Amino acid sequence: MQSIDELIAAARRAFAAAARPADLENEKARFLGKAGILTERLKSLARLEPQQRREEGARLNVAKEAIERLLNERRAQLAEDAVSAQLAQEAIDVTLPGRSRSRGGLHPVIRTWIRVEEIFRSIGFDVADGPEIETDWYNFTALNSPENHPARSMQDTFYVDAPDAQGQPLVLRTHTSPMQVRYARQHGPALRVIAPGRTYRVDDDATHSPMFHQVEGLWLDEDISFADLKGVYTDFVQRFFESDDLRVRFRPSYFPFTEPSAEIDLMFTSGPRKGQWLEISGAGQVHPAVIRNYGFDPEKTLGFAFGSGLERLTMLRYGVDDLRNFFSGDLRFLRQFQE
Ligand code: 2U9
Repeated sequence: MQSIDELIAAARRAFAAAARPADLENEKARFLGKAGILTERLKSLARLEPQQRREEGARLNVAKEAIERLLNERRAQLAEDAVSAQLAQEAIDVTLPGRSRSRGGLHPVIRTWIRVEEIFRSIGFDVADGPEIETDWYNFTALNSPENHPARSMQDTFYVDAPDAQGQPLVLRTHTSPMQVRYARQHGPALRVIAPGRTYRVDDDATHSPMFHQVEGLWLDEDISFADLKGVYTDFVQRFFESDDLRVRFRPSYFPFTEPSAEIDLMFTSGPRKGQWLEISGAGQVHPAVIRNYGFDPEKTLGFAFGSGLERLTMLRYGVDDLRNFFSGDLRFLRQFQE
């Protein structure tokens, strides 16, 4: 028969080998259960002499207490192991760098748009916005380009198949000028307004895109002259390019909606691009026929208009040489403008 010490040692080994609580409870049953080793030994006391029974009984009680203590210690150990394992599994590595959300930025052409609005608002111009799908009348006819006039081919555009509800043929606007006409008809003969926005033409190369942005300005009153145009436009470019070191030149030109008309050129007089005339805008005194189309008397109302490409202004400001960069969606290009 196993000695008491051997019995305790066997229980210790069995409990230590039990890796899960369920295994441990099986081992408990094997030693302390109703048919367990210790219980059988206690039952067998009945067959001993009284003296022996007392001594063996005392030893068995010591063994029972020792085994129960070992059992409880192992139970506590397994419970602790379970908690540690769970904590390890659920651990969050707080030393990992956080996942930051990448920040978007304004497109460089939109930056120019906002800048131009700010400058013109500060000198009293209103900002007007209108439809990109226009009637043929507002886009061409009202601007002194009657049907079949050769000037229309300078601005070939996309035509909409179906006319509008009034049967008017529709086009994608080739300039924001129709907005100026709409604004003038609404706001009367004395006004200062710019119309920035998207425009469309059938053009596609390094300096032209089928969709591009324009800003046009219009100042009408009784006595607004070419001298006012020169003053306003020169002030605008100085503020837009943040430089007084530039010159502005007006070259005679032709547009159907202005007379006289001019191309506006710009020359930086310092910095890396100094000494070179750069085309920047078109402009002129609004044609009397256009004034009449607003519903005003060209003998009483005069004024100037100008038109600039926002892509062109952006290219000159940042030194971008290919307009297609603006529309390629290449983040390496766009990130350079992020603040
Ligand atoms: C009204 C009357 C006249 C706006 C003008 C230009 C000259 C011009 C081009 C510059 C580059 C368009 O973006 S571009 O291709 N614009 O040359 N624009 S005068 O004249 C107007 C506008 C509205 C009612």
